[in-house]
Amino acid sequence: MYQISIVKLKKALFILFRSLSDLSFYWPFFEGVISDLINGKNLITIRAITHVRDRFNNTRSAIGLSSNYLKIPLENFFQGDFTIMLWYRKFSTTNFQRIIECGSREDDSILMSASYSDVQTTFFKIYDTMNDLNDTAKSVIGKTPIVLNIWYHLTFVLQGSNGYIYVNGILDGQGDLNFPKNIFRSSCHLGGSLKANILATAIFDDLKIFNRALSINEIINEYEIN
Ligand SMILES: [Ca+2]
Repeated sequence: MYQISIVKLKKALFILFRSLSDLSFYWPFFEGVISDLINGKNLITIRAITHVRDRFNNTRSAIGLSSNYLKIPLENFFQGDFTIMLWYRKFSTTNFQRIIECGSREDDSILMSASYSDVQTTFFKIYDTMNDLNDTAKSVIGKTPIVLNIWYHLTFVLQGSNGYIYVNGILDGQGDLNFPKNIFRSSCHLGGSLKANILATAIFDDLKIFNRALSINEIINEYEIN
């Protein structure tokens, strides 16, 4: 009974929070639950995932992926400004460790990763043409190395055609990006890619998606309350 009451209370608070902050989706990952508490967009497992300890040492309160990914139901989401944030802990230096990749094909996908080639920084790109696949034009590359085995609060913001990456509430990269195409993105992955065999080896927690660009103060607040 006690646990059910806590869950209900959390849900009520999240709904209140959404009305204040345009939170569209929230996957808190707790007690083995991988549901979205806002709009019921539950993640879809492809292979077995592991429910692991979060950064506070709570059991079964974060998602552990080992050469794995989850499907994330965001097919119609990316039509304008957005903010995506999560807590993230990486266990592999493999090229382009995916956080989220979402598209109908590689050349229309939205990509956020925790390495760029073999450089261990964040990377943010919105692909518009086949030419985009071969260069780093119109991408944002972070400055801070994402070190193995350390928790980071990562935030990716699109505002107009400006992209921003924040690491632990501090601006880490910014630049011009393409606008997302207004399409149905049939392949949306958490920790996976539209390319074959690019899979995450990392822990994900407290994934939040907002339907607008959050301000620096709001991002700092999100980082500090967590
Ligand atoms: Ca959690």
